[in-house]
Amino acid sequence: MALREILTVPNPLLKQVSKPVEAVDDELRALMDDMLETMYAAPGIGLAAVQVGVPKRVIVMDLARQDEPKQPRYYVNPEIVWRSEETSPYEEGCLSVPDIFDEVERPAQVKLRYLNYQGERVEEDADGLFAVCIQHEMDHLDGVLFIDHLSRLKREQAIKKVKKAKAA
Ligand code: K1U
Ligand code: ZN
Repeated sequence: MALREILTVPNPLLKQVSKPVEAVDDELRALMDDMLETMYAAPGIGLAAVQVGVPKRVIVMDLARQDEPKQPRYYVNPEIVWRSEETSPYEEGCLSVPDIFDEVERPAQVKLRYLNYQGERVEEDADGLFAVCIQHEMDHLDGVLFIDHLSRLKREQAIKKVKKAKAA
């Protein structure tokens, strides 16, 4: 396993639309293992492959608390097949927009379809932090960042802050 570099704004690669995965094979599992290790090291609770420069529709996640055993989750070619009308706000962060947090309103519950680490088809309901995180990560697959849900002023301020911190 290897740590990969996490791209940060305004890297244009983060705006690309990721391509569907054709086969869940050992090469893809090696990418997912690297992504998980990179996410744990950051630390974060989710990571999309495009954030490490690989534009494939792949997400890893672990929502376990620090005092709980690890619970790695893998989502290949995820699709949202249902969204609730009810929405809820959450103060989101992003490893590609470090040290910026702001509230985003998203559907409170979603139903997902995806392939797991073994390439099996799974359907799952998500709510709470799981629903927030999977929608945030699936936005990455379409080149959308959480700051794209904010006002233009807030988005530009966030990018400026990240660029300034990187240059320091
Ligand atoms: O960059 C990412 O997509 C990962 C991001 C996921 C996320 C967080 C909050 C709301 C929606 C999506 C992060 O993991 S940011 C870091 C973070 O939230 C965290 C880090 C350590 C412990 C707990 C949370
Ligand atoms: Zn993110």
